[in-house]
Amino acid sequence: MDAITSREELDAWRIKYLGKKSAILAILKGLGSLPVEERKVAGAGANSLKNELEALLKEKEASLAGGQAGQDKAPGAVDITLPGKPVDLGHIHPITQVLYELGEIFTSMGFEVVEGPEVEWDYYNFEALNIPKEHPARDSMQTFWVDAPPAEDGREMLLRTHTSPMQIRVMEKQKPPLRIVVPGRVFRYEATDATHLHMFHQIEGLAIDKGITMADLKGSLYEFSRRFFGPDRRVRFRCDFFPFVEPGVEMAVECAVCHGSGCRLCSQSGWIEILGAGMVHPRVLEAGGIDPEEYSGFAFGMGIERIPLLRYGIDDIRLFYSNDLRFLRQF
Ligand code: FA5
Repeated sequence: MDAITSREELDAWRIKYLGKKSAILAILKGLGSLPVEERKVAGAGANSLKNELEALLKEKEASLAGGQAGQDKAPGAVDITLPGKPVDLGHIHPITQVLYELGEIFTSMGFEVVEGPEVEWDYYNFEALNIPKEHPARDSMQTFWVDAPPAEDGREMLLRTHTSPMQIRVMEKQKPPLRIVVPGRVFRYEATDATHLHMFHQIEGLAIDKGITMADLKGSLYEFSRRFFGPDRRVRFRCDFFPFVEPGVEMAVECAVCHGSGCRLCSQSGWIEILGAGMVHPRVLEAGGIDPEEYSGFAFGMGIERIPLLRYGIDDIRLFYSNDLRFLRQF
């Protein structure tokens, strides 16, 4: 085999050793006339020899082909001018794409992007946000507690249920004027359905300065909606209660699937709530070391997964995490 240097020689070799009149084929044909026990042994031997010969043939064919593709290369050399095998390229997950886009919209409006810990103290997640222990508002955020010994001051560890703890962490470090957004993952011990997950993302917004009013809050959120959903999508503000804001509101956007007439996604209401917001409660400013007599601020917390539902008219939030590439490749 080593002496073969051309296709013609290789063809002759193939006919001689693997062709119709080759010895190996004669053995295989003759197997039927052997007694059963001998047939087994001879059959296995002959087949493995035939496989070996075929492998040698393939190898030689490949090395001759390589040699011919590059004109003056030695037989068997690799032709580096041949195109490579295409590699499957991944792309950014739709939720991450939305997070990047929101980051761009809010930074262009003067907000700075900061991030915070997913494993948090109950102090930041609840107490400092005006939700003391035993407060009924804790029930609305079913919590995954972390099985760690409480800290010396009694603080307990949990997976943050919202991005709002970062309001306090930022106020502790930076003084007004403050304009930040905090994207990140949050966790709630609740059942999943078309609009609920137990792990999802939020983006928190916080602006604190002298003379900030509800008009600044509404103006910023209208501008976000106009930029993200387009100028025609209707937006609704309604009163809502969160212990860390006063007054509090929820913002809903017209359902993209039914355009307001009612469907499964929007629970027949025509609207999907995407965020809670309000004017930062004086006790929260105090907990962050900021004088509420001097400064005021607004805050909002938006659920990220519900945003692309509204933009693209997707009717089940769980699709984002079901790892179905037919779905994910559309974004
Ligand atoms: C909060 O989490 C407040 N921290 C928001 C806030 C911040 C209010 C600042 C005032 C000031 P809420 O629990 O409503 O609020 O959640 C906010 C948004 O997260 C909801 O509007 C919704 O879009 C999204 N969300 C809530 N629960 C889920 C869930 N289980 N699955 C997916 N998205 C959810």
